[in-house]
Amino acid sequence: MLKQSQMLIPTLREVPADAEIASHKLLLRAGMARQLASGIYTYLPLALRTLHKIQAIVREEMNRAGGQELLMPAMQPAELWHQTGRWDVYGPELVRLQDRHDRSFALGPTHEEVITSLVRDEINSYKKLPINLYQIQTKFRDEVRPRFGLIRCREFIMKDAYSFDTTQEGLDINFQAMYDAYTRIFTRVGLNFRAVEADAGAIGGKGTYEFMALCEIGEDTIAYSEEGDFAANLEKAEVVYKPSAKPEGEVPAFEKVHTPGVKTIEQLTKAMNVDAKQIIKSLIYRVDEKLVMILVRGDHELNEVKLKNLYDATQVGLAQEADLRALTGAPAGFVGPVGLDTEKVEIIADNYVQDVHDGIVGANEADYHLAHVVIGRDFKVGRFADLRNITEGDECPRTGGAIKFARGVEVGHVFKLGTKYSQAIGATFLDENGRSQPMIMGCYGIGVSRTIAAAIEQNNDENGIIWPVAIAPFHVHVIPVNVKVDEQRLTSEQVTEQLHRAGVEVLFDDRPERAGVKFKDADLIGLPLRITVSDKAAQEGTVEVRIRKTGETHNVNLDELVPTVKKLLASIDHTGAELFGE
Ligand code: 9G3
Repeated sequence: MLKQSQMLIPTLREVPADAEIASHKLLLRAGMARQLASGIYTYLPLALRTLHKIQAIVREEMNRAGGQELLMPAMQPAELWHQTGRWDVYGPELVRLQDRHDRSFALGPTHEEVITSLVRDEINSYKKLPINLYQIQTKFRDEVRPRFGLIRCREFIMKDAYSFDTTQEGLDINFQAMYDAYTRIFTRVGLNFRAVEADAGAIGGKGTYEFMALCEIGEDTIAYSEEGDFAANLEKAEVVYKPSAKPEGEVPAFEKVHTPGVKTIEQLTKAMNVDAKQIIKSLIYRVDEKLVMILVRGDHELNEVKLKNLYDATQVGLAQEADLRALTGAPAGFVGPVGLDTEKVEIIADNYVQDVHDGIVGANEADYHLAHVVIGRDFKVGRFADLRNITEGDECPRTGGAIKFARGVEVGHVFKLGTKYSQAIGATFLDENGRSQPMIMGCYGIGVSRTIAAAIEQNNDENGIIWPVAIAPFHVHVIPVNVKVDEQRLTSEQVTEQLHRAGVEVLFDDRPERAGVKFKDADLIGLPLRITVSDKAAQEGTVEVRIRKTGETHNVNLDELVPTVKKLLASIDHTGAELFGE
């Protein structure tokens, strides 16, 4: 069994400046990873032990859910990507190469094309379906801006699974089985995660969830409610609308107000001394080829994904300044719905605009706004829809509780694909009537290497990593205060051997370093327990056992060490309880 003096664990006191986030800094400082090139990392022995533990949990749960593991090539013939039309859809992110015969290949960023062509060639009867095939494999995506260490790499390790069914119901069953397996996996790994309803995006198919590890550096914002398990990607979160009572009293006819240079909502609330709720923002968008004016209340933000989905458009974007002038005669900040030719531009509004009764809009004239406008009287709205971003405090669409925001990193993603790939690649099956049908697919990914980083992001303090027991590189660090003292070294070796025989993984720090240096490294590497062997072992037959997570220390009799260590490991977190609980 290896001792620390023989292992490659190059800990650092300082890290390169470009390491911005905790997990990136700690992976480098704890001697777990080294960058070979931008977004490309070597997993050193400690990181590989954690990686293997995560993969073991993934395999157990995937196999339990009926998945069959296989391993596909990374080199994928371009022809397959031409069949699905994706060769031209993806830009420089798709790593391409020519082989010695000048044939084009992609280094696989994902494997829909490959797995579907395999199943096309090997399965064609409904009797052989459903099937769920998965792999754990290196993926290549030439990210424009790799960052955050193992969070966003150009070469990373993914578990990707693909299910093939004969019916939509069958897919629903496989999808649920994968959803449940992911919940077990991320629980067993010790991640604090939420499954959020996400927008299907370009991959197609309806029904998709992202498994998000909650952490501040996450790029995605999650809207979740404290009660129940509702959680949605900000892009997808629906906003419930309940009409509020119309206030009494007539609204006077609208009037022009001189608002020189007042362009933003902020400035307008000050200039007119009104609340943003009184203002109706008029945004002009190009939706595919058509111009649309979208009205949202001044204190809300337009959700472009909802706009795109409303029109089932392929792309949406703010109209150019020239479009605004041509349409309204006014520059940005002063456009509004009153007097617009609805032949030229459709006017739609977010549901909450209906609550604006005595509103303010742009006057379609530079440096002027209109006050006291009333929807219906002064301008018509083609249709109302849920078009705004959910905000903290909104009512949860499921539980009615208050919505809260959290940031997260996507560590898993489950998709219902439908027949998009089976149709394109020709993976069909003969049904019981002998008719040829395209298989119905789902695909399911876990960012295995990213999960290492997410776990560190969620479990660290100023001294280093605090590993969940289940994925710690080792369970216990054994450190003699002074390895030159024979009794201390002998006792350390005996303790290491004893624990090892009992199934507890030990890293024995036999380096001839000062105790302080070894303790600092132990805190950095972050194993769940640290056993310090001092002269007290010879004098009193005790050693000190310290819990990394809480700093709690126990003086333990050597003859009770094994059961005590197991009890303590079981007490640290639920992953330890699962492994070492009685
Ligand atoms: C590409 C490139 C990048 C990509 C893709 C294709 C993301 C791509 C989506 C998926 C969907 C699922 C199976 C496992 C779970 C995720 N980035 N996606 O298809 F060519 Cl360069 O990968 N695939």
